[in-house]
Amino acid sequence: MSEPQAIYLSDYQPPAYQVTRTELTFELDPHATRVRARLHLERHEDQGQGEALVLNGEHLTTLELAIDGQTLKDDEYRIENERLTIFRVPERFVLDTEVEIDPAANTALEGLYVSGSMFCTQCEPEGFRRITWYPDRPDVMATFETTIIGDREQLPVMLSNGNPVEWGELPDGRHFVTWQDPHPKPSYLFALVAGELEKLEDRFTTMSGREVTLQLWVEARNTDKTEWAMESLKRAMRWDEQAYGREYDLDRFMIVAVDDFNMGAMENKGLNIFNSAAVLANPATTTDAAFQRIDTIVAHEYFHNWSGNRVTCRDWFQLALKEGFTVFRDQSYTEDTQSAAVARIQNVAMLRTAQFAEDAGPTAHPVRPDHFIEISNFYTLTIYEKGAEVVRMLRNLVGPETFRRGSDRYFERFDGQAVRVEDFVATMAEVSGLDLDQFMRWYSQAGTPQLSVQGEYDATARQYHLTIAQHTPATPGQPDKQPLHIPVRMGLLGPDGASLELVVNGESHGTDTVLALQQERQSWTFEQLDVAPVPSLLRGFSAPVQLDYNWSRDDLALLMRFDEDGFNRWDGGQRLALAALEDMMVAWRANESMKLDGRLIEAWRGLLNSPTDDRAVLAEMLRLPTEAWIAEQQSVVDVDAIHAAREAAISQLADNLYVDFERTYHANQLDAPYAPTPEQIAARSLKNVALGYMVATGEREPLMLAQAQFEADHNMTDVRAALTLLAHSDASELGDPAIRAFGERWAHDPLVMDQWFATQVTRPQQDVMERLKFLMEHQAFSLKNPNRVRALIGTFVNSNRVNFHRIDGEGYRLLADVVIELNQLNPEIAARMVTPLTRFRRFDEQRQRLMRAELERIRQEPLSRNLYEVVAKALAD
Ligand code: B3K
Ligand code: ZN
Repeated sequence: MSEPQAIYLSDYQPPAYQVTRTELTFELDPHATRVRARLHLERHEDQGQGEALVLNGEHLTTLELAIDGQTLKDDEYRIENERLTIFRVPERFVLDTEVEIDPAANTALEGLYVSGSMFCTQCEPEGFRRITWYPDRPDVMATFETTIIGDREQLPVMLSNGNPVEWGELPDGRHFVTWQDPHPKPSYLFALVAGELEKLEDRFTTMSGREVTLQLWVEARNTDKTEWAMESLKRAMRWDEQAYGREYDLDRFMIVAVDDFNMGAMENKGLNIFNSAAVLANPATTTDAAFQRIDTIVAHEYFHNWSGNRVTCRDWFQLALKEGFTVFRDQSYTEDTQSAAVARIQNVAMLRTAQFAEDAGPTAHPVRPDHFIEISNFYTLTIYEKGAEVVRMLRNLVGPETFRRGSDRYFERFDGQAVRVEDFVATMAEVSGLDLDQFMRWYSQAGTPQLSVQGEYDATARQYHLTIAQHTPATPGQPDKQPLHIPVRMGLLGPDGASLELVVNGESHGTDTVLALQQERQSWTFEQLDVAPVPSLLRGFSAPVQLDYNWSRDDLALLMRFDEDGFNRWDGGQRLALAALEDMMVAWRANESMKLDGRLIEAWRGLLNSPTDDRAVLAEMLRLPTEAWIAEQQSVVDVDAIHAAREAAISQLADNLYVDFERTYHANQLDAPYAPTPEQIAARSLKNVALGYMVATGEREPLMLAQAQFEADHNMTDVRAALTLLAHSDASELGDPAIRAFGERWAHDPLVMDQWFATQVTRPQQDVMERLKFLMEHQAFSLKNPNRVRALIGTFVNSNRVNFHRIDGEGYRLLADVVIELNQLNPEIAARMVTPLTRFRRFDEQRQRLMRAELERIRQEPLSRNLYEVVAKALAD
């Protein structure tokens, strides 16, 4: 295999030919599907004559090539390196091709493949070229007409984008249906599904009074899991009309659930295809967290109809243009329909553990990368989550009304076009009159900026001086960084916790303001202050940065209690806990007993005893920083110390606050039938957090409560919480039977078995490794299914840090073995799964050696482009 080559943004060339219309005919057969394509092509105005036509194609057996009805002779074209070059073509012509493909052998799950008894597609980013010869790039947009031919018995339902216009019977027990999609689209939005499917149908009347048919297609065994996604879809459609003025544009909108799927879902025009884990739900099988995730993903894919489909990306370097914006849109939807503070807390917690780690590792890249080897490797937290933060900063800089005028203008002006990040930002600059040139660096500079803040109170002048310095650490290929335009939302608190008025140059800014940090170092002076204030910084997490300020623990307790910003109350608590955990890690390393700072215990006692109107936030505040977030604070990650300190802190909180947790547990029991409403979710979350602490005392009684909750079987949220406590306890006489009963009861439901896998492999005890190996042989497990791999292997390596990083290297070896197998089956998943090994530089020498050795072992294999790119970056000096 030759070394894969990188592609550069700076090499972008517009396509020489446009496809105006694409007509496809599929004759479906698991191992020998025929695809006939008729492409209507036109030379691009700017291109001269004699420009050859170059099309993409992979794993295609070519049967026919003809231009304007004339079959091509051997010397008129060449097929080489996954490209078809036709040397001479007219200005305007029709290209007919016929190929054969093997969907049943397609384990990469890109292009057309078989999942169970269904046919389905995944074309983004470059899967369409596995279906037929095509200029498979997003700036080629055509109308599509798709005819599907298949066995009437086995494939009674055959779907594609748009509207069905013709259907009928064919000889040999086959039938056909023809679909037309009037909206020009890039090939990555093409979709086809065929199988034995049933539907839930509903209607939606758009704001202008158009009737839309909504259909959710699933296999018969899943018809009891469709209602929630349908509710979410309607909620999202209404929200997009209200928040962005965006209306749906076809007569029907379809969602299909598929069991084998690499990502969460895909926004194909009019025919979204979903990983069944991201759409199917009912109270008996699905936790609150999964209900919420489904709501978000349904909304996300629907929102893409405008941010992605109507206005799409010119090239894949612009991926964040649609993904960052659409994640921002789905986050805003969640903030508007659930607890806004909790939504923000959860998104930020994820961003600053996982995305910050990515930004600090060997695969760090800007929100708009400037080169890649395999674009599938760039569906990352940086593109999605940091991309969303950049859009959020824009909205905060220009203000919500101006942002809305900007988005209206963006959608109107670029409708039907394939555009760049510049087009979006320039529209926002235009409507706001702001200069966003420096802001554009957020798209080109990788790495998490670090802000160091200093505050100084001058009692005589009654002034407080705040100085903020910014620094972005070097990332691979970007040694020198320039200052960014960073909005820092802040306020000041008095010693009693009251919000202080912010007076700058004699002018009042209320109690909350945004500082625009643009230089490497900048100062602000706040006037008329009679006491030294406590600063509340980066409220609402106003920028994706790492912020350092030397708060005392009393200051943090004050912020946690009184800050008017809900996010910073939570963050104050997290920072106080981090400080307390730091003491305990020091003690652990010195072999001394670990004692939890009494201030944290008292602060939590205060929380548990003060009336709250937001139980969801309270539940979040009662969670200690995760092991991953603690690790982010350390220069050399000490997995064992982190785990030991955190466990000790949990048990001391539990011992000291037992009665408070017990009261909270009982006070949050619900009588009402299950509903995934924010109120009920908050109560369950608080109740189960409390039960967790009660169990952490090691007493028998709370374990019996957990067992009773498990057996009461009210809903999966409560069952799973109880099962986890039982399975992770040392009381195997309770844990083992519960695991067995759950496994037997749900053996028929793969999505529940995924939860069963995940629960077992997060067990903190050492014996988990044997359990994991045993479960890899379980009949419900398969390396070919991405959900199974994520549930069993992914959960272990990412959520059981202390065992994955075992000093004997067993965890690393196991992951490398899995990655080597996945490299053959599904390169996209292989390249994702290898991530924890690529972060070896963060660990001690011995672990570094072990992890690096596994990466070297992987490198010896004949690697897919995906895995090659990631492993090469990790091992580069
Ligand atoms: N746009 C899809 C991404 C699928 C790419 C898979 N290689 C999912 C989403 O962001 O909505
Ligand atoms: Zn998306």
